[in-house]
Amino acid sequence: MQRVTISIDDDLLSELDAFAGERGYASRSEALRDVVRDFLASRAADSDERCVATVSYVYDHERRDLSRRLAQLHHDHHHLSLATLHVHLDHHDCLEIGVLRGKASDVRALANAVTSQTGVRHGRLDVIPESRLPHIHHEHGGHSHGGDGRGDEHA
Ligand code: NI
Repeated sequence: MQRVTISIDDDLLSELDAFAGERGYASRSEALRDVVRDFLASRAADSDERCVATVSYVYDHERRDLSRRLAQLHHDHHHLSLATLHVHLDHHDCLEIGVLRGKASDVRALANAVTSQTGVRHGRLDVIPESRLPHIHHEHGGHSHGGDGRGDEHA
């Protein structure tokens, strides 16, 4: 890890400190690292890079045909859609969290198709580029996870 010195406006710094306090960061450095990481990850989300992602949204399951259309979108992209968590929030609203994996631009297109359906609210996509997951190796010629000599990290 390297140490860098940056100049920052008083106002911006107090906003950063407030953010770090709210989120419970132990230090400014840690807060800033996460902010930069998030920003860089969001940039990678528009690329051809492979990623894992979650798309979350709320919808009214009584709205005509909507549940079926959402399920259809996930089925049509089963190579991207790994799993969906469904929570019945109350008599009307459902919260769904889809776990997606694939090329970032494809993942974003599917997430947009889901969250832009009429009746879907609070749509949000979070993308983690695989390049930021150092133990993922891309050539899965079998079941060997982690080819760096450290063995299986999932134990
Ligand atoms: Ni439900």
